[in-house]
Amino acid sequence: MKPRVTLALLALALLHHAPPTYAAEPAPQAVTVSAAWARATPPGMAVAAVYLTLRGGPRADRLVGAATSRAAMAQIHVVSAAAGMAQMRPTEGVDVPARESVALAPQGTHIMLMDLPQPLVAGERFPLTLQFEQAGKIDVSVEVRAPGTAPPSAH
Ligand SMILES: [Cu+2]
Repeated sequence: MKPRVTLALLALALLHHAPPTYAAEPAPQAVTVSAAWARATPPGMAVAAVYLTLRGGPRADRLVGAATSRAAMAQIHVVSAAAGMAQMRPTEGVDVPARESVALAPQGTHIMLMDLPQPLVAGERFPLTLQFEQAGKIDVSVEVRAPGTAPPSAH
């Protein structure tokens, strides 16, 4: 045999297979989360909505919950049009199909933060933990944006 070659191959194998559990189990973060943001809240307003984009990994997953230290409660809400009015209500989960993007965006599904002890201030970031059926907990950083999309007539 050629010991040097064997060692080199062994080193390569170790590099490429560390940590070894990856080979048998799905990646711990099967879902990726990006562009998490919320609008700044005016003083006295105790609710806010978080929007973000979910990208499915090799396997389908499901967002089933959220939590943050910035709010007493966080719920996943879906929006439906009933009798000409947009209404939101809690939902038990949001499906994230494999390798597909799911956008939580204004006028649609969002993560509702309730009982904010302090307003969200434009420019700050706060942590949000998302709970998935398969991927478990994923921590994200939510960017707080100024409510700058209001039309001029709002002034
Ligand atoms: Cu809501």
